[in-house]
Amino acid sequence: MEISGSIFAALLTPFDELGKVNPRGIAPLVDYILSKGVHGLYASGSTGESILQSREERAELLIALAEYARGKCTLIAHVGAASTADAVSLAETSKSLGYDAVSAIPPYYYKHNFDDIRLYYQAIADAADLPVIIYNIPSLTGANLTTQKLLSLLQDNRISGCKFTANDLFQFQQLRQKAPGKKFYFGTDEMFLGATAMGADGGIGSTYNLIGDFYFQIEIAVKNGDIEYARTLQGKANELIEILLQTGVISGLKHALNKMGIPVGTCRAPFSSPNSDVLQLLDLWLAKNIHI
Ligand code: MN9
Repeated sequence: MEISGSIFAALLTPFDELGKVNPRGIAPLVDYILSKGVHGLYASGSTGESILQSREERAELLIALAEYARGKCTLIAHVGAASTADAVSLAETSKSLGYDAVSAIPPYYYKHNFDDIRLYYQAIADAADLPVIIYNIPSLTGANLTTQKLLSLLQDNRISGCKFTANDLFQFQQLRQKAPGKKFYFGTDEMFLGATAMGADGGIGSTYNLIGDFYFQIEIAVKNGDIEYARTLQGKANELIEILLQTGVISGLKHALNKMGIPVGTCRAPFSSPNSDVLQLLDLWLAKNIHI
């Protein structure tokens, strides 16, 4: 089974006024994202605040998203969890809901040995019966999957690729070259151009919730050999990312979308509200760059 498309938004999770998952927030958010040319949605990942949710809440989000967006775009469910049982349960749910693929961070908190990690991915692949994408994000999980370990996991033909969220373009290129039959999606939005030039199959990122068109166009510009234009677009995206790194990426994105009339609520504690000085910078950026 092929995963179609290359530009995927790491979907924010809309919350209501009480801080609960808000199924009614899905439609406006998805409509906006897809209007920017994004090919698919990657739900319940880091950007989706999944680590701050129960398994039941994550399933609720996956159900509401499938009901609204199935058939409209490619749907990838992030099912990674600290326990294999939770990840397997979410993988089964995703399969039954018609998702196109599942993805998972390695099991976190405890320092698991590589056999544990391999068995965890095998259990997810068994349960999902869908293509599995490893989500490598060592800065947050603390799991340092070396090139060799990633290549070893990728030998399982049910593991179809990797979402690579790190700054090491050398490691990224090595993986790309040594596993030519697999898909490699880049997850550090501020370096998407570099990764695309080095052979990425696409990108999955948080800022795609707001400016998916930038990444869509960078990919086309690289294909056309127009590096100058691609660099201009990446530079513009990075002006926003520089601000978001000050507001907190998820909080800043939620602030921006709320302001644009797309109600996504606020981040769940322990995330707190960004201070008003940095929000002012973000508001200025929005006023200048977003016209909806
Ligand atoms: O994987 C996101 N990474 C993290 C996706 O959440 C750590 C990225 O999309 C970043 O938010 C983005 C801004 O640094 O590159």
